[in-house]
Amino acid sequence: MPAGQANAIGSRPSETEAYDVVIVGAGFAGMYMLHRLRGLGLSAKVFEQGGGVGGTWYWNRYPGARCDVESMQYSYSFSEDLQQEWVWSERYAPQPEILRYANHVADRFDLRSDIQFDTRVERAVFDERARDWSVTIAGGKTVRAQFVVLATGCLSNARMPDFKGLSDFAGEVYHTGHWPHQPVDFTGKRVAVIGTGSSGIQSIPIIAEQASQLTVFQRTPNFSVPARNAPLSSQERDFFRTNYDEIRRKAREEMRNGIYQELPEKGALEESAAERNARYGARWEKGGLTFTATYNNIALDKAANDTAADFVRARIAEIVKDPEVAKLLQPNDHPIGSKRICVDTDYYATYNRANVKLVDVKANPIEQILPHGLQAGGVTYDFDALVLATGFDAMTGSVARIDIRGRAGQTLNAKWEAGPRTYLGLMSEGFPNLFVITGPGSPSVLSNMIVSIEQHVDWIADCLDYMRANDLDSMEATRAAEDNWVAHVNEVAHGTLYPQANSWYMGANVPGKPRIFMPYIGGVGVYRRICSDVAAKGYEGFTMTTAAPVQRVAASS
Ligand code: NA7
Repeated sequence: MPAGQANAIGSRPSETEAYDVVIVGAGFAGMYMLHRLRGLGLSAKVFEQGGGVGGTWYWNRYPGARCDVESMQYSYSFSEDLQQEWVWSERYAPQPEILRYANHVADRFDLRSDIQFDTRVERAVFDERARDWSVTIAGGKTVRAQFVVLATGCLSNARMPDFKGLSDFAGEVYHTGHWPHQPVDFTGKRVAVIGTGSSGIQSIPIIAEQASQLTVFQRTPNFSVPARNAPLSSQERDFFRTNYDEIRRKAREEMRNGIYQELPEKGALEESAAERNARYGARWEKGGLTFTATYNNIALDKAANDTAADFVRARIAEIVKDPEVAKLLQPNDHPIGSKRICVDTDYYATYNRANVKLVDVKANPIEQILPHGLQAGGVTYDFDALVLATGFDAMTGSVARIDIRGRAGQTLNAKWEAGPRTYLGLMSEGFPNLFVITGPGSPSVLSNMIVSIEQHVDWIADCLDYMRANDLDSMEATRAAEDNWVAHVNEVAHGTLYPQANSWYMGANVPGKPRIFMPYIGGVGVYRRICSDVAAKGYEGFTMTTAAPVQRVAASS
């Protein structure tokens, strides 16, 4: 529905640039949200900061970037034709292919006409009298919307480290989360990579092949398992296509992480050391994230966890020839899986190359960036190009960059100062008609993101449909429901080993960010049932207000 013909939910007077819903972000969440809202006959406008669709896959273009969830499962399920027709080429899709898929979806469902690209949303202010939002985009233009949906992504706000002297570096500087659109060629160059999270671990083997010399600055080693990536055969694709109904159902309802897989029946300590080694060995050979699902208690029991961690440490010692380097690469400070485990291709073996050097910046912190290198622990390292694989202000970073003001002028940043507070990860008390897709307090980053995105989008769309059918125009989480949910999220997290790691799940990678375990770890199946029950009980824990005729102030444009 075009602008000016909005107001399908609360029957308000029409005006220029007014929408039923403004969606912030055109990644996988924003695109599907738009598609569902159109299906309901609601008017929606998407504002996207980037020049194209794809969200995190639009920005993360670093060499070696690929999804750590298998392609046949990291894909939309809402369209049977789409999932039957799209041809994934590899077990783990590389970033360019995921971006092609996002563009295909945008074209196939004709989404672009309602997406405004290269447009940052700067401000969203709730008008208590009109019970709608005034949304200001870069350049100062304001539009009105009854609802705002933040589809801003969990890993889309690249974090620049605050190294002294960074701006003085004379060579090229790249952040993995904000990579240029043109290919970057490191051939013959001396390159430095700072950071050994997933982005570092994926890019280091490729950069090492190009660079004349690669120096990796590692503060904390991470656990990584081989991807065993390979072209997908037509039989493998057909298996999924034939069984998609059941595979998707199991992923949504029965799996903790939204990934269809064989579930372990036993705990790690129920088997002998030899049996465990064989089982870990088989998973290691198979490759992929499911390594930590070899046993059912790896995330819960430290002794069980140690058996998996020891297995990976032993593989590192086997692969890396220099024992000192191997020791540096072996993680010892956190339980395996309590930080997102990495999935790599030849990461550890890369350190056997003559042109690759590993520097421990935990023992010798980086003191400053110099015009032609950096100084750490009093030693100077020279290089021509610097790659910052230093991660994101995850989960809340992109929301925090928008000046969001709810009832009584309260800002979301002030409310979340001590850590994000939501009911179901979907709404925050004091901010009516503002939804967050895969927000803190929902499984989000602990899951196959597309499964979680589809669940949230469907829940929000059904909710808006319900409001329209019942002549309701405003909805808000109650304080009590939010308090209970925050306590529950916290309690479930502390029943696991996850809070023991200084991870971005905890906000620990951003100086000054409150340490709180942000995602909901109860599992996507459990979570989905809770959300469905809430809806079935007439949106229990939310207050909803009946639409009343109101006089609206004309929007400035
Ligand atoms: P991560 O996982 O947050 O990794 C960032 C890395 O950068 C990590 O090794 C950090 O070490 C390191 N880092 C950050 N700041 C510094 C400074 N100041 N000095 C030295 N080292 C630093 O981000 P990724 O982009 O790799 O991956 C994020 C997610 O994307 C990943 O989990 C997948 O789900 C996809 P630290 O551990 O903080 O000591």
